[in-house]
Amino acid sequence: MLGDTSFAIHPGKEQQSGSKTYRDIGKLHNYQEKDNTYMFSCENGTIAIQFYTESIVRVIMNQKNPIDLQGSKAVIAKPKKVTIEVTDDDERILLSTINVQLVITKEPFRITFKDSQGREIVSEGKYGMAYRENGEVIACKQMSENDHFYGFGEKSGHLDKRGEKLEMWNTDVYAPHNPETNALYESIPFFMTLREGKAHGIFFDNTFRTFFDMKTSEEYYSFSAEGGQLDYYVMVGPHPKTVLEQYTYLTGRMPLPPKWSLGYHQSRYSYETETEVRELARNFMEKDIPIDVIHLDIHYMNGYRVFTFDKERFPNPEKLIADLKEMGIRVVPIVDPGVKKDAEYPIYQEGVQEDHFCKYMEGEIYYGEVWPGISAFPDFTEEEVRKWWGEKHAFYTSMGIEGIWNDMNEPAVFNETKTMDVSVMHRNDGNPTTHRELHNVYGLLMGKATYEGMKDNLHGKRPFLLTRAGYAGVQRYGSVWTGDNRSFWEHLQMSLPMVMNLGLSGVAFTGPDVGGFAHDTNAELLTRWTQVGAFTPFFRNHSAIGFRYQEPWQFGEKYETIMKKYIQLRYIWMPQLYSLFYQASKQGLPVMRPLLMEYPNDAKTYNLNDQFMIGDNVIMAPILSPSVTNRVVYLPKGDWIEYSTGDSFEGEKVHLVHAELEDLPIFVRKGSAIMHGEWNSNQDKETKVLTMKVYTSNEDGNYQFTFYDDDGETFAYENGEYLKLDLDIQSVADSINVVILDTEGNYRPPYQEIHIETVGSSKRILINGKESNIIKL
Ligand code: MIG
Repeated sequence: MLGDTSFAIHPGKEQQSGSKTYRDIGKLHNYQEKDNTYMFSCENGTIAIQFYTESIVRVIMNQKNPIDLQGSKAVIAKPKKVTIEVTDDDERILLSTINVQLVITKEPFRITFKDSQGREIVSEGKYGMAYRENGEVIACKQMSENDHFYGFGEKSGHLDKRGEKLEMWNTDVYAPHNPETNALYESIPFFMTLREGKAHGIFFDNTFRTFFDMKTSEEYYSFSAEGGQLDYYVMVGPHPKTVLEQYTYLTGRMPLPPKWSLGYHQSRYSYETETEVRELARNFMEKDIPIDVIHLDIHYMNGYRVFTFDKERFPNPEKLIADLKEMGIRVVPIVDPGVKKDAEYPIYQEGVQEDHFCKYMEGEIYYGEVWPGISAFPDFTEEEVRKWWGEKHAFYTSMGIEGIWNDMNEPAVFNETKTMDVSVMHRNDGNPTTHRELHNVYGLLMGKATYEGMKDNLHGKRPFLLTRAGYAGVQRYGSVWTGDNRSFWEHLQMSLPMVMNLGLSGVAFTGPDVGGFAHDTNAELLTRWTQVGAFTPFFRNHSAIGFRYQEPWQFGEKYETIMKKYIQLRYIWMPQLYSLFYQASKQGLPVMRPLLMEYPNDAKTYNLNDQFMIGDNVIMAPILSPSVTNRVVYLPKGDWIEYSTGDSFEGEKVHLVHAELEDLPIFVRKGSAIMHGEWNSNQDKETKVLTMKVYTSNEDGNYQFTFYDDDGETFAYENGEYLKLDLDIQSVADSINVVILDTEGNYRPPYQEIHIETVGSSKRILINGKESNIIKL
């Protein structure tokens, strides 16, 4: 009997590595229920099943200790009161809500989740939940022939992770990212399975080093951790969008970012002096290239001491920041966690005197080498430390800074292991825990400290945070860029599935370094990358020290003109993008998404890596290779219009599309609409004329969407200062009827009306049934 003995989890592996044996949880002895939580005492440990909602169920296995229901800091939801029906017979126990049924066999203990249609979604067979004597825990779930896997946070490689093994351990990887570099800066142990057009999700809330094996067997996949409890949530879906809503219900959603952070960011490691920064800004002004943010990398600091400016390089930061603000540009400085060990440096003094740094259990401060030299690291697992760090940001906000860039927060340390000693004992709000267990949340908690501190210091203005490291839930605090890529075409290609999978992991506000960070970029690569960047949620051009400068004008006028056009296009699309950011903040849905999210029944979309969608009706098909001016585009169901040519394309077909260097193929679904603003100038980025472009269709049908706007920089929207229109575009015969289903909010935008324009065959335009093409607000 399996349950009685240890078993080899992977027969194949066993041959290779000898005795990788696990002990199965074994058979059920008895169980009890309290507050929607069922505790099953089994032969080799305890299993808890806890209902969060009718569609979200948590399972915990603990082999030794009593079950700990607390969970990591990733989950912010509390279990709701859920009606559960229980059936118990000799062999099985059934636990059912209206949306899910758990079939639990007793000997051995195995769980099968079925959705409301009776389809098996997560099920166990020969193997179930198990552990090893060294503390490793594992869950094996049956895999079906048609399973496809997405999410897993920030991962290189392709979109569909079937056939891959993935590892979560926040790591600073400067070496070129390749398709198998899978421990990167972020750990988001969440994935979505698409099976026969229906989706469900699993969030493995374990902050140790974790592994996902969707490769070794064709019969089952597994997820495992080096230690801790086997603690995971099953989200029943059934649509990819519902899975994401469920996952972000648990781990939270992005607060609306300031609108300026959706603009174009220019960065370099580093713009080293005030003079250089001023000249950079002037160039953008003179060339009329839109820009919202200039990042200051580590050279702005005095000896890399955080919360300082080097007064020789930057003699008057306040003035610089104020002058740039006049031009419509914000400054975002980098802040690393390492605090220089320097007895005369106030931050270090305070950190030591007030006991804010990470320590060993024995009481010694942990020191590691980073940019400033030997440094100590704030213990962000402790509330008091987070508060201290957050308050320190008054240094920046008092100078007019509204955004912070957190780097090196894996934390990265210059040593063999690349990080902090895993035996460091974090204070963890009264529950001391080793770095081995909390490593993956260090960056998340630094983000929390920074975001909350900035928010307090900004008195009603929205802060912007960019972070490199994170864990599930990072979307609550910051946007994420994908770290140190290179100026390779392959990295441009890889950035698409990477950003899409981040979006499918609850993190909507992401993007790669446009142009590539390390290595010398070139004119064509930068141009093509800028076209893509104009539509990635986070849009920043960033390059590394020692490599070619890559501002949009560095390669001559021909390229500059094209890049300028696309950066301006970003601003023209801003009302559309902002509405999608609003949707992300409300429902957790990504701004940039893979086609499978909208077409889960279309197998051609399941591993479509070189196209992406903006919202639910626009498909981007960028050119991602050198010297190429033709590409294949797959268009799913529907009819489509190419954005710049106005040409019509049939759906459910593959097309060969031509795109010169200045062209980015964009397809808008017929019958749908997009909102367009305008580009004025850097000093005046306000949209005063808003246009709704309706792509006419010859088919009858309707398309619903929500347009959202507000002041873009304060939290006044929380008190009703916003404009929200629920619109229904109805295509009937020779007319388009724009029906305003609902208007909400008190915000008075700078535009007073929305102009409706049709693209495609000409049609009469009606608003709420009456002939007109202007919506008065
Ligand atoms: O070890 O601050 O990913 O964006 O420019 C390099 C210098 C440290 C790594 C970041 C990169 C940044 C760089 N940092």
